[in-house]
Amino acid sequence: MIAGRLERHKKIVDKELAGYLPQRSQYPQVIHEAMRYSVLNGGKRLRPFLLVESCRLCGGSEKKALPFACAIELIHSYSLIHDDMPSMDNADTRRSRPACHKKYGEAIALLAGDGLLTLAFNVMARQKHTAGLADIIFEISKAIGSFGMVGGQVMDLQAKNQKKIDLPLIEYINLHKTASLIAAAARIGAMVGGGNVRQIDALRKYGEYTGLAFQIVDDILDRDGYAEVFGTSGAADEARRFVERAKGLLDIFGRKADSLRSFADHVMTRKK
Ligand code: GRG
Repeated sequence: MIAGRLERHKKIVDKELAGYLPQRSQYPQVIHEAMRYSVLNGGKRLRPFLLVESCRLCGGSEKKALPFACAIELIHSYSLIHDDMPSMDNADTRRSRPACHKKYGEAIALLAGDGLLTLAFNVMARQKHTAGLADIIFEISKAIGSFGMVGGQVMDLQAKNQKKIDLPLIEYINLHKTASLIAAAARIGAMVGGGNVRQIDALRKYGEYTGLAFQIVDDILDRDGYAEVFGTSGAADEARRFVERAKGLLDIFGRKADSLRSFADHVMTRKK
């Protein structure tokens, strides 16, 4: 059931994203081609789903949430382009296709990431009628900057040069590199939906725990991070604990939060 919901939601988000991205024919064509190539390529759109559902739970509409959901996905896509580059994770493929730098070269890939990050803030700034717009933009910038995703990526790179990495460092990396943006998606959805402080905080924490579980599952698939410290089955137990904690935070919303309960469970079934 959650799979069907995600599929329907993905179609809606893909269409919106295609509308926000500059056309391939727009000058300078190569950068717009690279941006579209890197976004419109089969991503699961999990963060937009979380944002839209969190908004709905707090009484807001999908229509109001979608521009912010797209902004989060543009930011996510930028991070993947940069992460794939030789100076970072050095991955040749992304979503079963050549990575952006493999197709367009490193310089254009770097700039395509920059272009997507900038477009995300442009899309949000257009939502002038959204109450608390400045607070929303502040939250996103905090989640993805040097105290958030960028900081997590920095420590991930530094950890690669260490012989042995300890649990506090792994926790820092997982929280900042991955969970921070996922938590921001849930929090921003709640803010756009007009949630109260308790609801916004519950959804942020839900996003954080779900994001941590998501990254642990990734560690298990990659046999690093949590899997290195706890072993595969110990790491899976840790991930399950985070999922249960995440679901517990949804109690205040009652049955209306069932789709987010299923979403948290769905994270555990993630495959490469
Ligand atoms: C370059 C500043 C900068 C940050 C990069 C997100 C990130 C930080 C790096 C990605 C590395 C990575 C694989 C992290 C784990 C999180 C993860 C599994 C991301 C992939 O997310 P999905 O599964 O991907 O939602 P799709 O393709 O569906 O969008």
